[in-house]
Amino acid sequence: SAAAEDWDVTASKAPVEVKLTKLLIDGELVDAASGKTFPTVDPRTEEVIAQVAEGDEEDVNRAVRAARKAFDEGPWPKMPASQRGEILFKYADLLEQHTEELAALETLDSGKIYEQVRYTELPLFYKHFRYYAGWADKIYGQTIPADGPYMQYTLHEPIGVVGQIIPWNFPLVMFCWKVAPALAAGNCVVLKTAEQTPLSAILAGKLALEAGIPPGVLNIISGFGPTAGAAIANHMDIDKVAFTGSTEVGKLVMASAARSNLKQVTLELGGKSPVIICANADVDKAVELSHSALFFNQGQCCAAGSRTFVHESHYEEFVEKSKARALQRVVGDPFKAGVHHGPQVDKNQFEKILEYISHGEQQGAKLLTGGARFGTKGFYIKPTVFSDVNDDMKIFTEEIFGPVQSISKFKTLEEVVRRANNTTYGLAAGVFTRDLDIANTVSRGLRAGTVWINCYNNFDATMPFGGYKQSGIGREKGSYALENYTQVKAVVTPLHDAAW
Ligand code: TXE
Repeated sequence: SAAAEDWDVTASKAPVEVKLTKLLIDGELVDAASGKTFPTVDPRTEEVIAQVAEGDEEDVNRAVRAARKAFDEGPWPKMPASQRGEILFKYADLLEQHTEELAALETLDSGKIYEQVRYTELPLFYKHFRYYAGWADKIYGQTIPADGPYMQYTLHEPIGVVGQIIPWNFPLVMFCWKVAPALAAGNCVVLKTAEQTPLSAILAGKLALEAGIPPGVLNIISGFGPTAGAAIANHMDIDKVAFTGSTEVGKLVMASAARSNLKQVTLELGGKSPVIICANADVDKAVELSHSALFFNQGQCCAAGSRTFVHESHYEEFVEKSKARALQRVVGDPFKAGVHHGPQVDKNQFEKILEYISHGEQQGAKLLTGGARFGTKGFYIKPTVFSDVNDDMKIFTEEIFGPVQSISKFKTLEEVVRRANNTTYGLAAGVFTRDLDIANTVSRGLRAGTVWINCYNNFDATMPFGGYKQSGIGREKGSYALENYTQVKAVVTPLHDAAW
């Protein structure tokens, strides 16, 4: 195709200088207690960008002490809620003033498309911050009639010190989904970034101080899962842990929480989300949206539409058009304008995806395009499309987390709902149809936390997001996320006879 001939993955000079590489503990940017650092790598070149402070258990302990003090003694949970909201609004403004630098750091560290970060993700990031800033003084309980001479009411109070562990696929957006509702509700936070993408959060952390968020309220640890991450999950003085990542590690986090102090747990885990194109769907629109449902962010999305079910009446047309669409996807340096598709985040992910592609071929799926690395340097994989995929193939059952679209044929609605639900996951789903009754019937039948009808990857700040089954526990975004960061106190007082 014309586009494939234009692919050029030569890396341009990143339009940003990496200045911040330390941990943020108790309002200070500090080295790790051990003095250790680890390299963070540019996925375009496989070269080291910078050495970053490597936090471990000792640093998590320091951060938890600071957060505890900020929660127990500090003004944060006790200040007028409207003032907390004002500080968070100011924080959103400051973040927005640093858009170019945040976006460039994000792309450099992760390989995400710069224009996507700059014009789609960061605006969403600020909107989420402001959405929760607005909630700060609107979190309250109920007055409840009693069966007797009592006054009864509830208070919705912050939980305390919250540990948060985030992944690398949307570093800043995940930072916001975790930090904004936690802080709005008055909690203090110890957040661990993913080892692949520590850079943007350190700048965001520094700006929190400038916005007036008091020292200790937001602590940020760069470091690895089995050390810093496990220290958070196991900590005796963390009241709640929120995790986004693989289902496998989600189970470890929950087990650690149970074994230590029974801290509360919310999990946002993997998915194998179905996209269902019904008999009377608008095929061109469905091709376009199921393409972006899968390929957005190089396929590195928990909600990726990674099982495409197409009605037999237009299966051949859909498959041909999907192949052509994938070939139009311009692969290249994510900093360059007009590029749609950058490298995968790191070598592990890159190798994992190529392995899944070879499973697909071995197990008899039909490879229509892609199926291999692009270039000789950087973690680039050609947009890949398989058709004739069966339900028991590995590429149709396991989360690939890469640019691999798998298309399968179906005959009846009853069949497709059953097959769509035949997974341990239940994060999201897409349905394409012009028939309202079918849209409602299929969306009711799907066991998934989100159903998009004739659209996909819509992430409005106001709507809850989370998983059924092994895709997670709890909901992020919207007012639902506040439930993760508040606990309910029931208060009862007697009434005097006169009133009764
Ligand atoms: O995930 P991990 P990885 C899926 C996706 C991907 C696979 C592996 O399929 O291919 O997971 O990716 C921290 N205790 N998702 O290895 O390991 C880790 O440091 C505490 C889906 O990157 O789960 C990082 O901060 N924490 C997903 C975070 O967990 C631990 C996004 C996620 O890393 C830990 C990412 C431990 N023992 C991957 N081990 C989504 N839901 O969007 C690791 N971590």
